[in-house]
This record gives sequence, structure tokens and C-alpha cells, in this order.
Amino acid sequence: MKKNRPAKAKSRSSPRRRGPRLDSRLRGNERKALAQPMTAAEAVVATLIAHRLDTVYALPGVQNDFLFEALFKFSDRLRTIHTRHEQGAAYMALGAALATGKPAAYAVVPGPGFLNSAAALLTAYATNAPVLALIGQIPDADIGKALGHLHEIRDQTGIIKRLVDHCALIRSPKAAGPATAQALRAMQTGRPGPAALECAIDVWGKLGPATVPGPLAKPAVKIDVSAIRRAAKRLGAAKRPLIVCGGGAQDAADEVTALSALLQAPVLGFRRGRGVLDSRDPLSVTLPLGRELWGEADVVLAVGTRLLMQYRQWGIDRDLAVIRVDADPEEHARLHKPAVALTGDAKPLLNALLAELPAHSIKRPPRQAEMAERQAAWRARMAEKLAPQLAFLDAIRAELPEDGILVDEVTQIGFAARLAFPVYKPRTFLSPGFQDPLGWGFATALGAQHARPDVPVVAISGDGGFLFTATEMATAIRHRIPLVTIVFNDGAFGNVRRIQQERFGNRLIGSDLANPDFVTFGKSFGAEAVRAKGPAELRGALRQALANREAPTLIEVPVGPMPSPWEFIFMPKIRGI
Ligand SMILES: Cc1ncc(C[n+]2csc(CCOP(=O)(O)OP(=O)(O)O)c2C)c(N)n1
Ligand SMILES: [Mg+2]
Repeated sequence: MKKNRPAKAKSRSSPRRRGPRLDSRLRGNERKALAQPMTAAEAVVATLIAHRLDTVYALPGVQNDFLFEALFKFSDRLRTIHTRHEQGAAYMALGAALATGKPAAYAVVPGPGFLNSAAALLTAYATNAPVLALIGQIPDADIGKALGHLHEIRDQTGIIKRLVDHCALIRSPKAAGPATAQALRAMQTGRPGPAALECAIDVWGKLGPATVPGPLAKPAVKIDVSAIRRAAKRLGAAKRPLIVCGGGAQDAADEVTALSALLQAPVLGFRRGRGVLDSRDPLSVTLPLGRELWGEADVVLAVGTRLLMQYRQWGIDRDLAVIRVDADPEEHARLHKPAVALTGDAKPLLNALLAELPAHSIKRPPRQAEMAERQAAWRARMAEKLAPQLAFLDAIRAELPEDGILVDEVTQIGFAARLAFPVYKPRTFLSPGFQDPLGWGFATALGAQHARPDVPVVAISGDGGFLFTATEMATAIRHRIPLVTIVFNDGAFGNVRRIQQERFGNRLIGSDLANPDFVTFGKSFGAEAVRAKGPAELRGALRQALANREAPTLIEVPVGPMPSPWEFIFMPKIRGI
């Protein structure tokens, strides 16, 4: 039976922080309290606070009642943002993690609650995002017995283990703090990524001696000096170097910028690598030109990227030496053995490379003018083919401040944004990586906006993707999150529909949509909601929305079918032909 708080009880899930300031560690008198018994849930929550987490995105239920009791107790330092569906909670944590680069947590009940959050957890894994899932469990003694407890699922731990690299079952108050600290360390050590902690309904509330560890020491990473020297020699001698950035380069923007200038190397970013080098830098290129440059390069420096598209679509031959920088040693040779493999975080490794390079680097002619011209030529080709998408993207860019965040979606405008939306700063273009799950956009953007209240966040969705998590508009209202959401409404799973038209003889199936009136829908929650016809009206609506950051805004943009972007994304082989 779910317990309801008495009506007079004060709800502690307001976005406003009350009480004392958030500290990384508990204060002196509370330290003393640590010698006293705590519940397992209190130890987990206090450990999150000791790691500077300030929010848990969550949806309650009986298995987690004692966790919520602990969240209530610590609510002056850790906010609970409750959502309307577990996928909303998990995507919000993902958005917070991607927008800040810092760990974010969500809490859900076992079985259906956990499975409802699974697409977001999967996407956290795909985007190497430090998301901590706190997942309830049935009574500890009955785990694995298949008795049919509420929300029981066969081998929940086994399912979780397939989704994350680190998970643990908390079985006592004593184990709770250390397990939380270990999970948080694992999430940020080596290749970052999600972790999960399970705790049984009868363990969360157990009282016992507990500790509240602060951040655990991370294993020291030794830089392989000889590998740095070999990389510097290869790169230094390169005539046509190219840098390819993925999500793993997001925290090394200064270093990538300096390397690009030193080597006169163009920098390719697509999806998760966008914004590492400012799009206004002429050496910053996107996909189609990047492919041409891949075809011409003699040395590629690949930073925090899987290189799947490059190796599998664009091809490789002996004339191209690839130097890889990756936090995950398994990644280097998954497809091809690199010329040099550098393992670790991009920032220190690129700094070491920058220190070593001047001794080896030949002089190269500047490439800015050439890149500006070639980029302009591609831009013109895209403008001709993708005019409707680019006009909307221009309107958004014109109004979104340079540090504003755009969250893309699996929609026509999103595909075009990955190719052509100018991105000026790291972590200001959030893209879901290789999972590309339809429906991630709105809730992920809500989490990004919640975690970065200092900058405006704009989400773009199709009518299909938006309705996956549109009920979280209630969350935006409840927690006053001033996200601006643009819904491009073509009455269809447009991308699927176009493929059916073009490749399957117009045999349309499962791709037309019956939609609500999105403006009425938004208003019914209490959001600002307007309809904007065309790019000019979108720009005006966006300007107004960004000026009024009191409430969430929904802008519906009715659109027709859009031209296909695929010729610019799935491009043919260019090497090793
Ligand atoms: C979770 C998930 N389910 C299905 C898909 C397949 N899919 C990709 S795009 C798309 C249609 C998107 O429709 P909409 O959001 O309206 O955008 P539009 O293509 O119309 O611009 C679908 C169903 C997916 N990427 N992810
Ligand atoms: Mg659509």
C-alpha cells in the first residue's frame, strides 16, 4: 500500500532551495551525527550531497518510500524533482549530466519503473553520461525466488548489468555510503558512463551504523610519454592533418582549438562532437566537408570518438595514419589498429601533445581561407537541398544566445541541425549519439534546463517525438522550468513516411499521426503556447519566449513534408576504394 503524506505535511519538492547552503561535505554537527545510526537511504542521500549532487529526478512508489523519507529529510540540500513517467526522470538526469558534464541521479521503483527508464539509461550508456540510477527492489530475502511480489522482475540485476558497467545491490546501512561513492567514482573513471544501485524495500529504511564517504580517490593516470612523442612526430610531420572530435572531446575544447591552430588542421564534429571547436572558426567543419578531408588527410587525430562512420562508411587505407585519444583502451583497435593509441582523458593527453608538438611540427600554410570557401560551397549545396530545415535553424540561431543550449531530436530539423546548426561552445548542442531514441528530446532538454538555469535551453521535436514525453509539461510547470520547446508538426512520423514514399513505392503504413491541438495542449498545462507559421514567425515567437523565462513555452510550427538529408549523412566511401 502506498502511503500518502498527511495533508498538512509540507511538500519538499519545490525547485527553490530552502535552508542552509549546499555544502560538499556535511557540516561539523552533522559529522557527529554520522556516528549515530542512519538508514541505508539516508546514507545514500547524504553521500550524494557529499559528492555535490543537488538534485534527484524521481518518481516514487512503495518500494522506495524510505528513500523518499530520506530525500525529505535532506531536502534543504538536495532537491527532488518528481516527474510523470520514469522515462522523464531518467532523461532529465541524462540532460543534466550532458549539459554540465557532472553526475546526475534518478530514482525509480523496480520492474516497470526501472524498465520505463531503460531507454534513457541505454542512451546514457551510448553518450558516456554519468547518470546514477537508484532502483528499488522487492524484499531482500525474496530476490530471485519468483514469488510474484509487486513489481518483481526476473533477474533485475542481470538486466541492469547488460545496460551499465557498474551496478551494486545495497544490503545494509553500512554498505550504502561506500556503494554510492564507488558508483560515483566508477561513473567518472576511465570512460564515463551510467551506474546503478539497487536497494530492497526492507533495506532502505533499515537503521544501522553508516558512513558518508566523500569522493573516493581516482586511480592516477600515467601519461605514456613515448606514445605522446610518437604521436607528436606523426602529427608534426603531417601535410594534411585532420582532427575528428566526438563526445569525449567536449571537455578539451581549449586544447583542440590550440592544436587546430598550431597544425592548421580542420576539426570535424558531428552530433556529439559539435561545439568543441567554435563553428565560427573557419577550421571548424561538419560532415560532408569532413568526409572530403578524411579522403585527403595523411594523419587524423581522433579525440573521444568511435570513428564508426569514418571506418565503415568512408573507408581506410594505408596512406592514412590514425592517432586515437580515448578514455577506453578497448576502443582504440575495435575496427582498425591505430598508428598511435593514447589512453586517458582528452584534456591532459592533448596538453601533453601540445607541449611536445612544437619540437616536431613542420610549417604549414594557413588553411582558413580554403576551408571557409569549401565550407561555403557545401553550405550552398545544403541550402539548395535542405532549404526548409535551414531556414528554421537560422531563425533559432539568430535568437539563441551563444551559450544557449539546443537539444536535438530524431526529426527532420534535428538531422539538419547536426549538419548545419552553428554551435559556439562545448556542451551547447546535445545530441543522443548512436541510440538516437525518438522521444529523448523534450525530457532531456527539461533536465538540461533544470541543471543550467543560467542559460536558455531550446528543444526541437517533431510531433511524433514530442508526444513520447509531452506529459512532462506538467513537470515543467510544477517545477517552473522555463524550457522552450519547438514542435515541428507535419502530422506524421515524417522521416519514416518519406522513406516509405521514396523507397517503398508510397506504400504508407504506420506513419501518419493524429495529433492534439498543440497550442491548446500546452496552454491546458499552464504553459505559454503559440503557433508560428514559417521561420520569421518562429523567430519572433522565440524572441518573446526567451525574454519571458518565467514559465515553459511551447511553440508549434506547422510544416509540410521536408526534403531528405540523407545524401549529406550517408555518404559513399572515399578511401580504400
Ligand atoms: C525509440 C525510437 N523508436 C522509433 C524510432 C524510429 N524513428 C526515427 S525517426 C521517426 C519518426 C519521427 O517523427 P517526428 O518526431 O514527427 O519527426 P519528423 O520525422 O516528422 O520530423 C521514427 C519513428 C526511433 N529512432 N527511436
Ligand atoms: Mg513529424
